Amino acid sequence: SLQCDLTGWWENDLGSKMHVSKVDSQGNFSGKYYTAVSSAQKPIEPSPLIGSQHLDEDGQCTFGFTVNWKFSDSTAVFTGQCFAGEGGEEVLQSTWLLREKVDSLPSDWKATRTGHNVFTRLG
Ligand code: B9F
Repeated sequence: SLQCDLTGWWENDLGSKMHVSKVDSQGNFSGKYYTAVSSAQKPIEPSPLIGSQHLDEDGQCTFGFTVNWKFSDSTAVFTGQCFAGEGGEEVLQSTWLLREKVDSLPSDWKATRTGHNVFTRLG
């Protein structure tokens, strides 16, 4: 049976990397996210991620994780699904929401960005 274990190193279309530590028997995992891009004033720092994945045996598991950016007051969540690419390589299709801290309720409307990232396995 095919697998979908997110454990290991991944890189996305922006050049960001993430390392997922061992996925436990319930599908829970933690890791670190190394974003290649930022528009914060402060330098980028590796940031912790925590998430969970389904453990289906068809290689097409869905997953989600949260990144708590250590160099800004913002938070990102990613959700996605694993697929096999043309050459059988693992491809993670994901959609993210990035919440920026705003200083007041009237600014809430502009606090969330969204986008899409594709991850492939490194190494
Ligand atoms: O640059 C972001 C940030 C948040 C508040 C000030 C700076 C933090 C890094 C986010 C990285 C995103 C991308 N990297 C990646 O791999 S997460 C989704 C993308 N995928 C200025 C205000 C709000 C955003 C920028 Fe900021």
